[in-house]
Amino acid sequence: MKPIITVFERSPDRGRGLARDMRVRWALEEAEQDYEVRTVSFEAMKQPGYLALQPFGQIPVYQEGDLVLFESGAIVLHVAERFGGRLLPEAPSARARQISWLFAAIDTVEPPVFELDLVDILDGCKPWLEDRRQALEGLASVRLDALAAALGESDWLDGAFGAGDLMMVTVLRRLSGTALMGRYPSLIDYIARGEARPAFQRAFAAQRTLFEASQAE
Ligand code: GTB
Repeated sequence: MKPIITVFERSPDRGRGLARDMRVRWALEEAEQDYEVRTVSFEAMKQPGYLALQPFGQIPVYQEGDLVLFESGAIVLHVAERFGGRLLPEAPSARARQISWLFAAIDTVEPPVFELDLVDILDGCKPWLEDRRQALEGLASVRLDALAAALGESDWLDGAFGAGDLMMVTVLRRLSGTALMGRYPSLIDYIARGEARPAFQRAFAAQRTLFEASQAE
């Protein structure tokens, strides 16, 4: 059964592959699993029909037969378990560690990165913007310091590339090109290794093509 993912009709990331369908696309590509894409408008995302699939009215949604999933982390984990491939090792301990990194990406690293990326948009007019940005940079750098230390000289977080790396790279990409990320050359190289993977390239091209088509309409 070919999975179907639902993504933005017109992604606000302007084809940069920063919306959360990118991690699902990448996981499916790593698993060499063909998939279909449905698009949803901002208006339709808040209608009852869509809310029955995704209670928070967000993308991505993943459908595989009767199975409907939301939350990109849960979807990536499902894809890794369902379709195997390179995303999760067979050995139970290595598999559990890879899943730890997947959760670390979403639950420990992503929150400060996400807040920092949004602070100028959400709080751009506030008199305390600069203080808030500095506080968030401090929080994010605590996480990035620890991550860079854990990665060390290795290519990937725990042996071979896996679902944890996939998720971590998608999180870190939000800071690509920032002064903060410039302080972490090993993490810049880590992101580049992820982006160089053929599966990433295919996923990126697919979302980019969709975004460009949406602009042509
Ligand atoms: N925890 C959920 C998950 O991981 O699946 C969060 C899903 C989520 O945040 N979805 C966002 C969404 O649907 C899109 S990805 N937002 C619409 C809404 O909430 O009404 C987050 C995102 C949005 C925009 C950019 N961007 O423009 O760069 C990047 C990432």
